[in-house]
Amino acid sequence: MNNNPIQWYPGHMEKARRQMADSLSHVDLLIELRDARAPLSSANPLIMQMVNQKPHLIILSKADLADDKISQKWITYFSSLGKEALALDVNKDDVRKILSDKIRAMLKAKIEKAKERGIRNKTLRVMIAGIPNVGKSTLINRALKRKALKAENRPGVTRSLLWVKLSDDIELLDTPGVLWPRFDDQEAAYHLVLIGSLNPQIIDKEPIIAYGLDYYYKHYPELLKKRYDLDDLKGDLLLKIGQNKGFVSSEGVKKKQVREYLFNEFKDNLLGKMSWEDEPHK
Ligand SMILES: Nc1nc2c(ncn2[C@@H]2O[C@H](COP(=O)(O)OP(=O)(O)OP(=O)(O)O)[C@@H](O)[C@H]2O)c(=O)[nH]1
Ligand SMILES: [Mg+2]
Repeated sequence: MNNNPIQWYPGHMEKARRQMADSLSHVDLLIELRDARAPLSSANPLIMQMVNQKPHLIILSKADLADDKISQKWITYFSSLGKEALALDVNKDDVRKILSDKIRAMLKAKIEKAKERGIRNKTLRVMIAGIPNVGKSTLINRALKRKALKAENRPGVTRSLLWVKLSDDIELLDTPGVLWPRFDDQEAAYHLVLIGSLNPQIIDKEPIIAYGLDYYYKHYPELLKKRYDLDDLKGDLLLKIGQNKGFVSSEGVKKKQVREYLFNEFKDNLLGKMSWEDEPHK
């Protein structure tokens, strides 16, 4: 626990949250995107409040960046809680088919009921929600097979709610990324910065970089060795990486520059597939 919680909740997020709550009555299914590398920190309590009575599907996005074994453990974990969950790599998977099939399967009872009342091709309305930068708009673009929505690798790209038609029977609602008002859990805030969902401007970067380096040291030593040409991981790693990567002046290794370099390396996942959070032990 941190005594000095990080507080950050821009006005546009509160506006989006209110609009999402208002739209819920028109929605049949809520798809919540979480980053496969940090499925707990990227969950949103504000979205969880909306889940209540709606069928709810968790999609672990960016599965191509995450540790496959750990993603699998997360899916098993969510299933054990009775939650629907799947991991997705939007660059490889047939998003249109996976999404359409899953939506129709989860809403089967609703479709049947409509049929009994003589309604064929009932429109299924699906809200796509999640914290910033988890890939909501990209998921919709891939499903539509065209670039209908703006998507960029930074938080806060989508600013308003927008319905798009996937097929005769399915409509998807893109929503702005929404975070929550305060972070009591500092590690969670670090994870959000490291997956690109929280702007680092509001947090001191240095402890995040130290955390990241230590995490790789403990969980992915081989990735560190390979990426930075290290024979072993003894001694001052920052110094060794600085030397190997040429961040050196006449006064020695330029640690500030090494830190900045490592921060971008971690954020861009350049060391290889990895996850910041293992599935919780039961
Ligand atoms: N590697 C990888 N990158 C992805 C995947 N899905 C999305 N991205 C990238 O993640 C970044 C953010 O994507 P967006 O679709 O803009 O994310 P968003 O959730 O709509 O973000 P906001 O609108 O800011 O809330 C983009 O650079 C995407 O290319 C994925 O499955 N794998
Ligand atoms: Mg978006």
